Amino acid sequence: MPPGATYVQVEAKGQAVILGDIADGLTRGVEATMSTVSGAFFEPVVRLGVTGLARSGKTVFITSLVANLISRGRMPALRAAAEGRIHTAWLQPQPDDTVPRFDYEAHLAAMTGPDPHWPESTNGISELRLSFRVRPSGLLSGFQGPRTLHLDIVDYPGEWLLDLGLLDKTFEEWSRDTLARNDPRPEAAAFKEALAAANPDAKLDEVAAKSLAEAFAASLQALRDAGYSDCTPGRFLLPGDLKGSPALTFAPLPPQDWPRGSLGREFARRYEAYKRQVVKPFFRDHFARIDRQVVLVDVLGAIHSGPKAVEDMRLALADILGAFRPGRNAFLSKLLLGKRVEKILFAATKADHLHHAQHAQLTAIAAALLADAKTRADFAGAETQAMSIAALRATTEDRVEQGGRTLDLVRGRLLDGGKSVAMYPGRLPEDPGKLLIPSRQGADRWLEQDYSIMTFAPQPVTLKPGDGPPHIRLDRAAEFLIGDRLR
Ligand SMILES: Nc1nc2c(ncn2[C@@H]2O[C@H](COP(=O)(O)OP(=O)(O)OP(=O)(O)O)[C@@H](O)[C@H]2O)c(=O)[nH]1
Ligand SMILES: [Mg+2]
Repeated sequence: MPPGATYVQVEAKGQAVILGDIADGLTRGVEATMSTVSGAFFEPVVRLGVTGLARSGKTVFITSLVANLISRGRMPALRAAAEGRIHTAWLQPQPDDTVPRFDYEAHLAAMTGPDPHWPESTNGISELRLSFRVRPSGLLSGFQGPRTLHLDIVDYPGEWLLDLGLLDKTFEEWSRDTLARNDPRPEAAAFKEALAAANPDAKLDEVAAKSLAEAFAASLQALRDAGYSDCTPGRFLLPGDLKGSPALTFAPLPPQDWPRGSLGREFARRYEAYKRQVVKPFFRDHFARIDRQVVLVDVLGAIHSGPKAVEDMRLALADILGAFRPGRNAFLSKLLLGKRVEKILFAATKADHLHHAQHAQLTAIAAALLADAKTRADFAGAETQAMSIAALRATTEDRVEQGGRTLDLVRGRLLDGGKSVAMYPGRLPEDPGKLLIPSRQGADRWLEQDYSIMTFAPQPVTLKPGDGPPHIRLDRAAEFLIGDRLR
């Protein structure tokens, strides 16, 4: 297939006809039909959405997944790879001209180069296409030649999914919820003061509007830094090219009837504009086309931050996962036209902070969070699974005897200073309820013990030809997400 050609290729009597940019202007419905009809005639495309809250590990996950799908030496649990049926996997120009390309090469060079370091934080949507030449399995394998599968990977911030909740809420409802939730939190104190000093009834003054909006955005940032997940509107944290625009210049206000031309009336209008011009286009252009989804969760990081952060994460995840329930709101139902995400993987990331003896406990906690979100968000048919993974393993395991006890720990190089240290993060309980119940009850700290976490730098690696970067269970994650499409 020539570089630059889009993904519709029709084979007619052995001749390949490339229908250039046929995808232009197609509606979701037509595309959905194409991907099901595709089988014999079209090259099938799977769109994998990768999401998670900030710093959950998305960039590292995509980079390592792609590297390990291209060089499959460390992917034994990916059946098509183990059976030797993947002839090649290569990167292609991505199909969407207006979406930035995921900077795979730069991220991989950062993680596996001579001075390994973590990639920079990202704050928008990006995309990458990986294509496979695969020999089919089963009875027909002897008759059919290799076929092509395209995997489009879409990286986007989980905060944008939280915004789905705004579509159901009026400005008054959102204001009331936000102000009530943040009232007791010290991180929002400065905004509370600014709000008390503001006069929403007064005629709109852009300077006053801007300073109130900035105080609110600063409080969201502080809440986020304190480990809270439920911080809407998502673009206030990740504004991208919308920074400073009126659609991002508002703040929650105590509900009342504001006079025409007042700050209050204008904020309510801008909130509606944000929903219409920012939230809806995201769901229409990106979200509605996703077939498979991985939700990355830094469970260990939240446990380390304490019960309140765990509870907040639980609520945010239920909200995020709620976006995958088509009946969730009228706009989304219309957009998805009955199409649903087929598989959702819920992955606890950075599992290399724990000795593998504790991975089962970590998975159980992730599964409990998922189960909870599931009862709230009934995914209507999506297959779901929880897993503990490390996209890039930065530690090695060790075992030491201390005071007659055996401790299973990990060793790594500290990000800060590069010193080599051993870490024992604490023993995770067998029963996830031991963490989730106190979180729900609003406990201030864990009773039985503290959980510590260190930030390690990536280990210098020398990759053998055919091997991708070291990981934990990335092959299982890939098998769950796309294994069936490689058969
Ligand atoms: N030890 C370890 N740390 C990881 C792993 N994946 C991510 N991290 C850590 O988590 C940080 C965030 O990872 P990213 O992949 O940049 O996370 P992100 O979700 O893309 O973050 P944003 O772009 O800021 O939203 C990294 O800088 C690492 O410190 C992993 O597999 N192992
Ligand atoms: Mg990132």
